[in-house]
Amino acid sequence: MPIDETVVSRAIIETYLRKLTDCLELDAAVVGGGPAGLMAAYRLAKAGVKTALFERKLSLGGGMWGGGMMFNEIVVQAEARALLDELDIASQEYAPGYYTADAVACVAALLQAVIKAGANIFNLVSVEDVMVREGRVNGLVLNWTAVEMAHLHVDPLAVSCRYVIEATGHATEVLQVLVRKQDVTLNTPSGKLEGEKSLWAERAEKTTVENTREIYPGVLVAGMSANASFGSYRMGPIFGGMLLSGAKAADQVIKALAGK
Ligand code: 48F
Repeated sequence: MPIDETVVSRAIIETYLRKLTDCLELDAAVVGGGPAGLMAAYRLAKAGVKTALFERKLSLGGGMWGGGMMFNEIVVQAEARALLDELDIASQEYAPGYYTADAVACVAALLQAVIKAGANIFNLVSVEDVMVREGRVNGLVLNWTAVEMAHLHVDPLAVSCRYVIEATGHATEVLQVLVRKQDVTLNTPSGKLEGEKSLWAERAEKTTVENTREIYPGVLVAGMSANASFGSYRMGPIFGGMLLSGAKAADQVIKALAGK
């Protein structure tokens, strides 16, 4: 078969633009493709919620690839084992209640689950701002990561959404910009971002799930962002809390969209 390069180009451009155009109005926008964001996107899409995930980097998976200090195995505690099974991720009991899983296999399985569930993934796209109307976040402001990296003076595009899941990890980037530009009061003890504390895995794993909630109208925090927003601890390379938090954020959005 002869191959026409312009057909290849047109196929990519038109298909991508259709995908992007279809995501200009979303029910749920997930920011950050680490374990918490991926888990949330998977559960949302599986429930039929129109969902897109925006990830700054070329590859998704956030801090999961490297396990602990580049030893690419992760640990998941008993409470989250069922989620590994749901995602068809092989795990082994290392000690009572502690399971290990291959970090690369975990990212691959999460990605496969998100895609099969029907969420759209936009990598190489950075969320640089939000839209706020009448005290509620109702959209995201997007730009190519390459524009951000090159500090080019290029205006962004915007998408609207009914809910944002802030899953940008330690950086809490969506909330940082919301607080900096809008001077809003968050649903935290001080009304501001509390910042994160040093490592305490047991506490952090519990609180990352407890702190998963709507922090400002239209924005839910998930994963490490939840602890960094509410002044709790970091947890290191134990990932059960990330998965449970992503699932909880999705459940809350699903309920809210259903008016429950
Ligand atoms: O950091 P990350 O993996 O967050 P997470 O899902 O999981 C945390 C763990 O990896 C680990 C830990 C737990 O054991 O403490 O750190 O909470 O993934 C966050 C993703 O968000 C992307 C970033 O590139 C990363 O892949 N991200 C951050 N800011 C933006 C963004 C932004 N403004 N726009 C788009 N993506």
